[in-house]
Amino acid sequence: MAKYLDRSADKASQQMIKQAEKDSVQLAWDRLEAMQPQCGFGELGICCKNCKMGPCRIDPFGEGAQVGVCGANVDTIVARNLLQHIAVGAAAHSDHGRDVAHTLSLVGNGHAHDYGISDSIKLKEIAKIYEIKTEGKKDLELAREVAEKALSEFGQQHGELKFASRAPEKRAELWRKLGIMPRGIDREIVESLHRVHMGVDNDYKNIIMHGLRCSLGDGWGGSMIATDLQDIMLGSPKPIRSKVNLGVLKEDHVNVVVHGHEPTLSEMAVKASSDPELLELAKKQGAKGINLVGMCCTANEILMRHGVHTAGNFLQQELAILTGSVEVMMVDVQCIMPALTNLASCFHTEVITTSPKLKFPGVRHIEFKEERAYEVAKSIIRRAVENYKKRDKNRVNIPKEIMDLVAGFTAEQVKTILGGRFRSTYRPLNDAIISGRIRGIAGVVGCNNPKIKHDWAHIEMVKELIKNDVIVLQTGCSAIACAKAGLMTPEAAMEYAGPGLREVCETVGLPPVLHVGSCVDNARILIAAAEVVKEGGLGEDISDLPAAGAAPEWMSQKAISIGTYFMASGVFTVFGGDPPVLGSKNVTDYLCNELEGIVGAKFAFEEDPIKAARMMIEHIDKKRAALKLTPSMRAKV
Ligand code: BF8
Repeated sequence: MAKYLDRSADKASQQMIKQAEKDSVQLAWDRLEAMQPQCGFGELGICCKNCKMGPCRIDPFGEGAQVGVCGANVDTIVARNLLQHIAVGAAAHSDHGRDVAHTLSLVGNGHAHDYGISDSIKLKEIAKIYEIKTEGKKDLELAREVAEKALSEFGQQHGELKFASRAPEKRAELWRKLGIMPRGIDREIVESLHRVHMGVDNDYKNIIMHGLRCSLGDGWGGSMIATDLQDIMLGSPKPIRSKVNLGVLKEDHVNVVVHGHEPTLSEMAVKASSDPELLELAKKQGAKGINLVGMCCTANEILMRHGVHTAGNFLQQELAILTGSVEVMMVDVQCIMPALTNLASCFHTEVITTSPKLKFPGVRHIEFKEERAYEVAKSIIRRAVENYKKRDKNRVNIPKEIMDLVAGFTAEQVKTILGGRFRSTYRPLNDAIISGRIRGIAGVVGCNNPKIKHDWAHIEMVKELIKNDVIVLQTGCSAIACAKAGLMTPEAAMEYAGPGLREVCETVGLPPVLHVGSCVDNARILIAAAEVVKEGGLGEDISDLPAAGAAPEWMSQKAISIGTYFMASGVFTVFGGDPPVLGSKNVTDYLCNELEGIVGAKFAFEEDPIKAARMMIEHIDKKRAALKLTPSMRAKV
């Protein structure tokens, strides 16, 4: 099969990969090929470079060294490496949450005038969770207090994270009993790094249990703060129509791609792209207008709130530049390939960094400041407009592929969509699950990875799930993959969903696959699961629910943190590629078997997305049977 067909399931991406081959441009897939063979020790997680007595590596065949210089065995080394991954992922999400809380604090104190309070109902709800009195207080005063409380959760040393109280009581009690209730967001991350230091924790079970605690500080802490405080400031999403794939780039417009994660600046860029002064300038440059589109999780943020078109997911960041039509790619943090600037230098595209945490040597840096957010955004869009005249029209090659989708689903929206405006409740969802029309719920999330055919595993897995009446909630690049495949329209239910799910979707005009946002918005899935438990009839804990999670094309440390907090919250979770733990039989067995008896959920590793989907469905059926529910409308997978 031609390489380009093998590398991506998405036609637009195939076209651009073919173009790159023709132009001898190197992409992530080529760099992966050049990297072969990849380090087998690294793949198994059995190398340690934590101290200068190493690097050490364990012989997987049992013939050479079986312990490092310090005496750490394979279980210790594998568990420590896993904990380090979890800590890095949790740190990335949580630092995002911290920045959002900081922005809300500036808003409350009157220092960030470009933002305001967009959802004061949610502000009050969150204030209540933080036990802040709301009566008689103005929004800004409340915002100030909520922000301060949120910020204090990062450095908190004792007690419990407040948002963990949103979990079912039985789950919170289990965390307490196991000693894994997160105390403070930063505390658990720092303690992770302490434990992996030379000569600290070497009991693999103890190391992993702290990994669970650290990840819970992400899911029920940093990520949840990011999601909820963004909703308060920037608005809570509502179902909204939009379009996705590289075809959203326009030949006759100034194209700006915003890429990264934190929506504070991109929110302003969206606004600046319709600034009359800049539109006028664009016309003077010969463009019909300014076309701002998103990439990766920033795309998901502005899609959810404004319906801004999405150009693509992780493996499409290079492909967008290859279209020759992008004037500026504005980036903030996370998932920005260092390869971008080399590629951009072959075109007129200017990559602009905006966060003090992410710079490229020699690349233009326009630093984001919350206090003058709109001004910064406007200056970046202005550069894009001025760059339009440098575009070489002969090199423009924009794929035609474009797909409709509906996004903007949240844990709160489920209530009104299914329950109606005047009876906002999870009852209809629970009833649909109890009756078997909806067999169960799956969260399918995570990245792209050139080791797996781009988008393919997401699409195959999700199609298999909805065919079997499992409703799917999606975030991140996984959501973008399935949106491109046309699974996020109400019409998709007729074509792809099983009879039960189709009936539910048709009744309320719902897609069978719901886009719930960016990676930090996985917190919305936790809240939805907690709401289903609270509504009643489906057990007392998240681990009782007919539900499962998956990350079929994962690659980042954040995905490991997400998978871990799903599991620690009681959700059976399947990873598409093997996390680097297989070098230790004990660690693998602990994660994939023993933990089920401890936290009511476990990991599984399965590359084949159909087999993985069937594992999830079997798990869902097992939970249905335990709840003594009628079999679903489809009895067998
Ligand atoms: O933030 S952008 S590649 S890490 S899924 Fe994965 Fe995509 Fe990155 Fe999650 Ni979102």
